[in-house]
Amino acid sequence: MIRTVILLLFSVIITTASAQWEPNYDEAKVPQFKLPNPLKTFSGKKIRNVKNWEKKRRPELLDYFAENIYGKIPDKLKISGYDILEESENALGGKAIRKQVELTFEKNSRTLHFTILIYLPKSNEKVPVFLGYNFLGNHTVCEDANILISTAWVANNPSLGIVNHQLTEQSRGVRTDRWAIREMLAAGFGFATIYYGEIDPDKNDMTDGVQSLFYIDDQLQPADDEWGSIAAWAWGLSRALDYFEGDDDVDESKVVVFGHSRLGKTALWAGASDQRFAGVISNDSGCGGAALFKREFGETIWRINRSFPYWFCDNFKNFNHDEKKLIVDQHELIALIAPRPVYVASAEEDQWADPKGEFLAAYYAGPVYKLYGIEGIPEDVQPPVNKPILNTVAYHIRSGGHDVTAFDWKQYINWAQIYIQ
Ligand code: GTR
Repeated sequence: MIRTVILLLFSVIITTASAQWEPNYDEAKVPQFKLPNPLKTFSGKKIRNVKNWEKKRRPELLDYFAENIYGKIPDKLKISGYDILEESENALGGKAIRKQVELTFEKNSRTLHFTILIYLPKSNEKVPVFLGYNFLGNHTVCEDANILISTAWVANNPSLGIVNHQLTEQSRGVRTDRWAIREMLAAGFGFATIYYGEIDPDKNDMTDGVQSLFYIDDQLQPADDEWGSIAAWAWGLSRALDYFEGDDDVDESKVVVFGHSRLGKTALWAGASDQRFAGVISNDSGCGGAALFKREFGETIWRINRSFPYWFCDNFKNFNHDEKKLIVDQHELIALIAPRPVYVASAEEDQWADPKGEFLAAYYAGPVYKLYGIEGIPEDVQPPVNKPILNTVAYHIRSGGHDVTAFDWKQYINWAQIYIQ
């Protein structure tokens, strides 16, 4: 009898506990929350003009995001040198110029290299460019046989011929459908991409990426308020932009940073922390990207920190199961991009990324855009599926799942032709 009661009690406790840790997909169970006002300082002062936004509020918000979420970069690190590894005036059937440029960084007797693959339309002028990281190596974005294969670490994936953590010829072109390169070129845009694992391999080891160049003595990981992988990846995008400043073929004032999923989180942080980026595209970026944390819908802070403890700074773990304690939310991350164009995109079946939370963050960034006299998202109701809102703050939810599709790129290119070109 006693045994049965104890067993029963146990199973009740376990079921309640696991229900608590189950991701929530029910709109009725979204907790009540109040979003922080982007136009009110942490000490409660109202921000009424651009000057005070830029001088007071923007810097304190940026610092808060850096110290508590993505992590600060310990110091500046400039490009030590670059090598044009390969170049062609006749790429993609004669339609494009191709360059493969390796950047090198040196500090504390350590070295980091990463390679930017660039396609540019033939033009007498500098061209605007979409810059985005790829997940599986530059040679996967296109069938082009001349793309060099990265030797950096990659997660094994035998179906793509990835064994011993090395990329091979077998995966050439396997992600062609995620990059509308020919459409970008036809619209007058260049395209640049980097394998993100060359900046910091996507695994829980803080000794193998760019962070380690800053380590002193036997340091093995950054300080609690210093950069996780997302901030490291964002750093790499900014260094690509440094390179573009010296490349006569690229218009460095028109670089749009793009990213999908974890790399969408990265694109948003890159755009927020480096105002030289002309525009930002977040594709299905979800938790830690465009989605509002305080909705606790789909992936949450605790869950993302548990699965990817190295993506954010260690301080971010202070908010596990405690999103109320956060005095910011992701609408303010988007507001940090103002007045520059930003596009947030969701997918209907990607509930893990909380499409509604992504939409609302874009909507609630609106007041900061309005300060600049720019219209954001006009109303707080998500548009129908496959009906984009192409304002300076743009949004769409398309049918289908977590991916980058031709539909997505069609909208991004149209939008960039209006707001960037
Ligand atoms: C998931 C993660 C998401 C998203 C995604 C991705 O496992 O929970 O936050 O970033 O990975 O990058 O594909």
